[in-house]
Amino acid sequence: MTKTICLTMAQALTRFLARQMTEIDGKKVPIFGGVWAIFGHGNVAGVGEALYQVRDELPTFRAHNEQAMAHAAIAYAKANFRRRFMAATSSIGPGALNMVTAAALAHVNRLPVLFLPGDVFANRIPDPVLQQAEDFSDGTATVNDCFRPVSRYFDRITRPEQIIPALNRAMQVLTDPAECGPVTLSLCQDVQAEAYDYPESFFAERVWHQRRPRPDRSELAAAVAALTGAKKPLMIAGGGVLFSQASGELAKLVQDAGMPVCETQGGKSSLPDDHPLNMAAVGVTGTSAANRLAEEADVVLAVGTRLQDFTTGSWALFKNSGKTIVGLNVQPFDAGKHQALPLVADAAEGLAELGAALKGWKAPAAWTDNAARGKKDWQADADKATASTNAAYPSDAQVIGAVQRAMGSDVILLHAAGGLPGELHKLWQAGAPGSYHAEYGFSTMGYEIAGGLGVKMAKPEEEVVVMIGDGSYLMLNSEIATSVMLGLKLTVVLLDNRGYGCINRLQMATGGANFNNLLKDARHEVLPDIDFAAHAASLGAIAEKVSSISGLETALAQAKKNTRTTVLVIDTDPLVSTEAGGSWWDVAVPEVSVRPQVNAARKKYEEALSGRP
Ligand SMILES: Cc1ncc(C[n+]2csc(CCOP(=O)(O)OP(=O)(O)O)c2C)c(N)n1
Ligand SMILES: [Mg+2]
Repeated sequence: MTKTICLTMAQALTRFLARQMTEIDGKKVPIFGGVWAIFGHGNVAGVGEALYQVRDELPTFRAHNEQAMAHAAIAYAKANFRRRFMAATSSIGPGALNMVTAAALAHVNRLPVLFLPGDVFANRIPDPVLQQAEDFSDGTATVNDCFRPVSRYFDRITRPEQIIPALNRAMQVLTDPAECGPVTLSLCQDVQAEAYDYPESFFAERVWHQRRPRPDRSELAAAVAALTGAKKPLMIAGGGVLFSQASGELAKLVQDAGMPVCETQGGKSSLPDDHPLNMAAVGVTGTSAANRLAEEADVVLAVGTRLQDFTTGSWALFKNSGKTIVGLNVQPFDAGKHQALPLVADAAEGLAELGAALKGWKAPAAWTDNAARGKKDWQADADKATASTNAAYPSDAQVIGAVQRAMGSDVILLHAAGGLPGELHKLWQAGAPGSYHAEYGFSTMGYEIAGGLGVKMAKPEEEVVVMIGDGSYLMLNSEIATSVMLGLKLTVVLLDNRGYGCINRLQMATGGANFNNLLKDARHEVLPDIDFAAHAASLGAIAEKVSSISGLETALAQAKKNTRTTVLVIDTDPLVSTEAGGSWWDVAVPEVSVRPQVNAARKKYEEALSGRP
């Protein structure tokens, strides 16, 4: 007879999660780094009680905002190159829906996270319960259905035994490099508390390993044929290179074939910035070194990238009309984008096999030399943009220069939204793989501080530096208090340009009036003068407002020594961004307007559209 154990569904769930393991550097560790939780009715009695039972093997962490705690969980997975991840549980209704944006963030960035929102009573007897939305035509609909389009796998648990197949599927999705993304198990409140005789075998320890699919022979042959015929080959390294930990294989192919490589936001730090054939950032926020080559490239080997519009300059960047794209990607959906020759494989395996098959082949020397020269030219431009200044309102680039000089390249630098992503993509000189952590798939304002916390949980020995604008900070900053509470130190550099600087610049570039972006241009009775240092200090951080670039460097040197989260605030210029580099980006401009500036911008827009190959 099958041996069983009588547990509530929630107890079975947490016991199962605690038994899932993985191997990192030959050492067996739990695959779940813990569970983030904010309790309410809908999870405190069921999941809450069950988490308490396993608190030694599967730690629970309390946050201040459900979206933020999910950000922390997601950043943790990214910093672990998807080898380890976390769960996030909420009450029903608003607590659950606070996590939907974070679910979308994980979905877009292909990052594993297990969402466990509480849901309504499966038995429906007490309906409508507090925080339950009522659908007049569909008795099965609950607000948690909002998770469906932003989950790679969604299930609603209405009977306790359903978690047996549901958790099996959840683990498949969370650990599969191609399918990887958020999983939502929506847990009906009454079912969390319901007991069932679970087979003991369900709780057997399991060790998960990352699958590394090797390329198909005919796809490999087609890719090799395309590359050996190339005169101007260029590689794009996306986030998949980092997830696959394929930097070694990438460097070897770059070196052996003399083939230059450029990096997406997700792929930056695949190679150190100072590698002579790393052209660094490509696309809308790209370097001149990368974009010059992208314009001419005849074969583009796109590795582990989603080819989003910032990478392709809305498909206006790659101007060579005869170009061939080879899509090396573990996910066929990405590998075949834009009529690419698909090369479906793990990045490390794919690059290694390509390298072996290309043995002896080299890109034309003139192309390789041209690339290396372009990189040097770019570096001179970048050095100019990031040089120190005495200006009262420095640019973002000048602040980046200060952070780089004070902190070096051996920190993990994190950012997500505003003007900083573009400037950092171009200008930050990344070091080791994973040292540049951009959330630029969804570019969610408010990811930064909670994301930094997740990275620090994953890499407690590393110095984590968060760069954030005033807008993002005001949207979501509460996990500063959590970082202090947990003793997880962050260094936060807050650039206060008094509003949404980058959107204001985009507004002007599309012919718009200065309107509703900078605080001074928004309807107000009193112009806000926000004391960010006082705010951060009130949450427990060491905080200081600095008045100059050199003051920032001094404060950063001290922040390095601090053991508590430190927030440094500096006023910056909202109107300046780095001119050098970059490429066109498709943002639709109104076709008719009473504003002549809009009409002029529309004319330029139409010219750009007609130039798109
Ligand atoms: C949640 C969310 N809302 C809106 C946006 C659109 N958006 C992108 S950047 C930005 C302004 C960010 O302001 P701030 O953090 O101060 O950075 P700055 O643009 O001033 O550099 C806005 C509103 C977004 N990315 N995320
Ligand atoms: Mg701002």
